[in-house]
Amino acid sequence: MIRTIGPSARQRAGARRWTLLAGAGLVALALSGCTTDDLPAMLNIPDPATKQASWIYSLWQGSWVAAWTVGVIVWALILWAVVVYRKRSDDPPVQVRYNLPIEILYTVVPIFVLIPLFWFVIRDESRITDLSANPQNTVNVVGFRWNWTFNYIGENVYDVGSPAAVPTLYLPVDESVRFTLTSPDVIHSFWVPSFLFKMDMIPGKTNQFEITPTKLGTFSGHCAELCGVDHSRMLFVVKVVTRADYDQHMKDLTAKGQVGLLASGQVTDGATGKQGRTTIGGTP
Ligand SMILES: [Cu+2]
Repeated sequence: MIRTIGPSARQRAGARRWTLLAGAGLVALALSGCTTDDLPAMLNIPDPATKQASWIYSLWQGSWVAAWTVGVIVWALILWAVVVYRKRSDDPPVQVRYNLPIEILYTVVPIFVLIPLFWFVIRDESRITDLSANPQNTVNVVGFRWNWTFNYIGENVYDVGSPAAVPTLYLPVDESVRFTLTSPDVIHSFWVPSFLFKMDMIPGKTNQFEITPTKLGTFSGHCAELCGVDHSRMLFVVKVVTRADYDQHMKDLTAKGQVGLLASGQVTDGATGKQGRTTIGGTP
């Protein structure tokens, strides 16, 4: 007696119906005109506060949509195989080793998933790290153990913080700013979560990136590289303000005598308690 091992005609018809329904659901979702604004901020990503951050935000959401789509299809296929090909007898199931069409499918489908992902990542990475010929503002950020110095290059003023007195970085809204990142001691990382971006500051090397803040407001900043005993106290505040408020702040720093550029800051060595201050630009 010959026994069938695969699904019956009725089961195949049922599977086809579910496949059609799932496909129709995906098409309806795609045609419903959803934009990234309709999607939730996945995994608590902050609202983007710069032009570049909005590209990163879209890439993040797009990656999640792609991941969920692939995930749902894979889970559906697993469930379908479990139900339709469940054990019906003690005979061994049909063996599908060396099934060339299936193996070609295993190879081709991931390639078609990864090519768009790769394309979007390369496109966004190159425009996020792009440096313009003439940024409107330049700030040299010095990360030191354990705080920050902000040297406003064009205005020739600085501000410097300490773990006890957190400094504020002022940026004018809707103007491009280039950050040049330096460190006199160990590797730190300049991170403003609302910019959705961070970059390391490495002794002996100058890293650079540019952003254009698009939202007025106050944002938190952190060191994102474990750099020593007071790493967690390497905090700062970012205020994105109007051009008039920015100019006023530059005047305030000048009035306080914070003129010139600091190569480092108030360096505190937690291990020995030593303190020192180094300067560049001739003005202490
Ligand atoms: Cu640090």
